[in-house]
This record gives sequence, C-alpha cells and structure tokens, in this order.
Amino acid sequence: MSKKQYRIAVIPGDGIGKEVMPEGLRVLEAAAKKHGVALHFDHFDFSSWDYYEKHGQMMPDDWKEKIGKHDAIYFGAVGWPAKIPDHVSLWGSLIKFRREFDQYVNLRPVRLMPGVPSPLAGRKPGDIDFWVVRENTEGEYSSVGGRMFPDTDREFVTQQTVMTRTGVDRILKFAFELAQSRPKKHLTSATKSNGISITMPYWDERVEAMAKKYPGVKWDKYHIDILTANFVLHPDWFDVVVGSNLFGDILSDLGPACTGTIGIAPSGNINPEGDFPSVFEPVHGSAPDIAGQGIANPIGAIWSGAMMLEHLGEKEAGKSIVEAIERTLAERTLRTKDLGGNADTTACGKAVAEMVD
Ligand code: GGG
Repeated sequence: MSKKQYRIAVIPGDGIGKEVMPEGLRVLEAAAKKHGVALHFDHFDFSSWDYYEKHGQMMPDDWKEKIGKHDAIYFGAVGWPAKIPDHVSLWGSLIKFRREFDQYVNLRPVRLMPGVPSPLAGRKPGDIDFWVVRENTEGEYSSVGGRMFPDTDREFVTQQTVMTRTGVDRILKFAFELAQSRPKKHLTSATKSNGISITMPYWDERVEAMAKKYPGVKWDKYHIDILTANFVLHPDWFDVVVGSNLFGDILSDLGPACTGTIGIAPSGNINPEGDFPSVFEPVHGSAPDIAGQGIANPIGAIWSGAMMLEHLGEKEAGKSIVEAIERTLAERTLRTKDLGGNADTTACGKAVAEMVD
C-alpha cells in the first residue's frame, strides 16, 4: 500500500465542469481510502467566467506559483461563449497550462466500454481500444500571426502552423514508445501532406526517421480526411494514433463519439519528464446547453481522475476506478441522458464510488 501524499490542484472551470468535478473527487476519495493513498485537494476558482468577470482575466498573475508545485492538476472544463469569446478563455487558461508547464503530450484513450452501445453497427468491447496521442504545445495552435488593416477592404488575417524538430520528435517518440509497449505494436500517423505542403511533409519525414528507431513497431499513415472516415468504418484498425495539435483534437472527439458518447472520455495533458504538474481533464467542454441541469455524465471526469492516479504511480488505485466505471456501465442501471438513461450526475458519481474496490 502506498504511503505517499499527493497535493492536487482542483480547478472546476465553467459550465458542467463545476458539476462533474465533485463526482470525480468523490470517486478519487473512495479509491484513495481503499488503497491507502493520501490525497490533499486545494481548490481554485480561476479559469472560469466568474473569475474573469471579477478580475478581467482568466487567471491571477501568480497562477504558476499557486499551482506549479502541486503533484497534479485536476481540471473540469473551460469556456462560456455567451459571455467571453472561446479563444480568450482557452488561451487564458488551458493553453497557458499546456505551454508553460510543457505538457507536450495530450493522451486520450478511446475504448468501447461494456454495456455501452456503439453507434457503429456490430461493434463490441474489445473492437475499439486505442490511444490518441495529440501534440499539445505547438502546431496549428500557434500564436504566430496577426490581423492587418482591420475594418477596411484590405483587411487580412494570418496564423502560421509552427512545427519544431524538438516538438515533433518528442511527441513521436512518446507515441512510438507507447505503441511498442502494447500487444499490437501498431502506430498510425495523421497527416495531410498532399494539401499542406510544408509542415505536413516535414511531419511525415520525422515520422519516417523516428520509425527507424522502433523496428518492432508496425506503422502507417493516413491523410486526416480518410483517417476520420476509417475511425468510423474500421475503428478496430487502430492501436496508437498520433497527430498534430489540431488533428489530434479532432480525432480525440471523434474517437469517443464512436464509442457511444464523448461524456465518458478522459484525457491527460502530460509533462512526461515530471518537471511540471500534468493536467487531467475530461475531453468534453463546458457544454453550456446542458449546464445547471445536473444531467452531465461525470464519467469523463472520473476516468480522468484514474489517469491522474496512474500518472502519479498509483496504478492499483487508478485501475480500481476504471474497473468501477466498467462495472457501473455494464450494469446499465445508472446512466446519464447521453447514454439513454435518466440518472443525474450525482447518482452516477455515487454509483461509481460505491463500486470502487
Ligand atoms: N475539458 C476540456 C475542455 O474544457 N475543453 C475545451 C476546449 O475547447 N478545448 C480545446 C482543446 O482542448 O484544445
């Protein structure tokens, strides 16, 4: 049994982030108790519209001092587009974490869980089980660009994709290592080097160079357009899928949609070297359309908590949460609206917490 103590910064953010996080914490507490892990939670109200309304910015100037020494950050969701433009909230919080804490890996499992019907005909658990590895600090999410001659006929905007050799190689290395550790040892790269004629051929070139270091890994590549079609038509083809920031973002929403709901999908924004805390958050956003109704699926947040424990080295505790999720879903009794049920967020969180072994 672990004797380590962990300090976790908890940031619910906006919308349903505020509703799913208490359930994530409930389940983390249950797993921590069962497995003798000491978790200490510090709560922060920034990265939200409420904070922005009071302070005119998403986070305090000393946000790095406030959360940079924690062992991990547990995050809900960001964005409240009716009040603040999405790019302002995202660049003012989540993207700051990813860049300043060098969380260059965005790791997102895609798994069809027992008891959850896939919208893809005839698929059963085991048929869909892969990882999306998204580059998380550069690429299309770049701050290089600008707007000139605003509000005139000459107005133009530009934003450049940035790929550095360090940035591309380190995400590819992570993805190849992950593929090498899995039974299928198969890596798929997302590209678009027929249309995007400078950065994407460079990406392909670096994939080829990295593949030479992993002769045991079978690899292939697809243009992003046919790759999205193949996610839907042949999700069983995939094992580890690596993509640039934008492609990875799109694929990691599409993947969970193929497994029944994006509501259960977790993610980790990871700094593999451990120089900075990593952020764990559900893939879903703040969902203003259902916020405040208590109907959001908390499983994406709960599973993200499991990923956080595994990242901290608490493998047994993390596994116990994933198994509790599997059992709850398999029982088909307590499911939220996105899964065709009528359980509320709290009931679903309590059911998972009770299942933790
Ligand atoms: N919990 C995930 C979240 O809040 N996502 C909001 C969003 O728009 N994210 C874009 C991104 O991950 O790049």
